[in-house]
Amino acid sequence: MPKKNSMPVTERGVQEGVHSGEEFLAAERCRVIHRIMVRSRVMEERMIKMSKSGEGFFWIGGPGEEAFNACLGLQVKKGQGPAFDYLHLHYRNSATMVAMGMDLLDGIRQMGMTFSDPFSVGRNFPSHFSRKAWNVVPVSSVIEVQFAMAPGTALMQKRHGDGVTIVIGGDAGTAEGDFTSCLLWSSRPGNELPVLAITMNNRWGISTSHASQHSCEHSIERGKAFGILGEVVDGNDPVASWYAIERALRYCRSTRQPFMLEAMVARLYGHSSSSGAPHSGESDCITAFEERMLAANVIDQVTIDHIHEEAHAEADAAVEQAMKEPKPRPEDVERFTYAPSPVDPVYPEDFTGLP
Ligand SMILES: Cc1ncc(C[n+]2csc(CCOP(=O)(O)OP(=O)(O)O)c2C)c(N)n1
Repeated sequence: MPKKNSMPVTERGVQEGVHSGEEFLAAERCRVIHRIMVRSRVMEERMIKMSKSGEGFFWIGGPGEEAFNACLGLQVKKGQGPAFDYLHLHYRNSATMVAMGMDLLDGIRQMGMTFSDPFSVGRNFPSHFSRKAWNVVPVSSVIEVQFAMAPGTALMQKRHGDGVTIVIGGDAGTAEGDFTSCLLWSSRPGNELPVLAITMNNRWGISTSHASQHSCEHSIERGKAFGILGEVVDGNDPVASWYAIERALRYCRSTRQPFMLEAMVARLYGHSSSSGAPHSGESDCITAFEERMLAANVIDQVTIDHIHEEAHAEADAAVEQAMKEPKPRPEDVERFTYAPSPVDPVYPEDFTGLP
C-alpha cells in the first residue's frame, strides 16, 4: 500500500511553496501547475463560446478537473510503445493533455471540426483526444469502454519495463459492466496488471445524482471485492492530488499490480453545451489555488493577471487560426475510418488518416 507522507515533503533545499496538511509542493512546481490549469480553463471557456457563436458546435470538457489532471499529465511517463504509460482518457482530461504538451490550437481545432484537427481530422467531439506518439488511446463518447480496453495494454506492459496503464472515467460510468470487467481482469490471481484506474467523481451523470444511484460513497470501495487497494483524494487540491498520483503511479510501476484512485472534483459548467454549459457555482480549483499561492507568497496578483491575459491571447489566436483552416471535404467522407488491411477488399488502403 503506498504510504502517505508522514513528514512535510520539502523538495531539497526549497523553503517556499504551498502546504496541504503534511504535504508540500515547492513554489516553482506550483507555478508550473497553475499555468497549465489556467491555460486549460481558458481554452475550455473559449470553446464554450465557440459552441454558442457557431465557430464550433457541441462542447464537452473538463473545467473543474484541472488541478488533478494537470498533476497527472506532468507525471505520466510519456512516449510511444509498451515501455511508456498508456492513457485511456475520458472527455474531461484536457488539462492532462495540456500538461503533456498539447498546443491549445489542437484542442481548438477539434472543437472547430477542422481538417487539421490532429485527433480526428474534424470528425469527433471536442476533448476526444488520440495521440499515438504519447500512447493516448482514442477517447470514446461511449462511456466506460476505456475500462474494458485498459487491461489489454496493461497485459502487454506487464512484460515490458515499468510502463503502466492509466484509465479514467466519471463516477456515473462506474455503473457500467466495463468498470467491473476492468477490476476483474486487472486482479486475476497470478495475473495482476499494472492498471491505475481513476474515477473523477463530480457527483453527477448528466442529470442523475451519484447519491441516487450508488449505495457506496466511493467507487474505490468496490475494489475491495477484487483485492485492489485505493485512495480518495481532493481533486480540487493540486498539492494533495500531486502526491496521491505519485504514490499510485509508484505502486503500479514497482509492484505491477492495479491501484484505484478517486478524485473528488467539481463540474463547473454542467455536463456539456447540451445543458447550456452554465456555471454551476461549485468551488473553483483555480481561484482556490491562487488564494493559497498568494497567501504563501509564491506568486503575486500582477503575475496571476498576466498569466490569465497570456492564456486568453493564446486561445483567441488559436481560434482565429483554426477558423482559417479547411474543413473536412465531402469527398473524404469514407476515408479515415478503417485501419489499412491488405486482405480487406473494400478498404485495402490506409483509411486511418492519422499520423
Ligand atoms: C454507454 C453509454 N451510456 C450512456 C451514455 C450517455 N452519457 C454520456 S455522458 C454520461 C454521463 C457520464 O457521467 P460520468 O461517468 O459521471 O462522467 P461525467 O460526465 O460526470 O464526467 C452519459 C450517461 C453514453 N455516452 N454511453
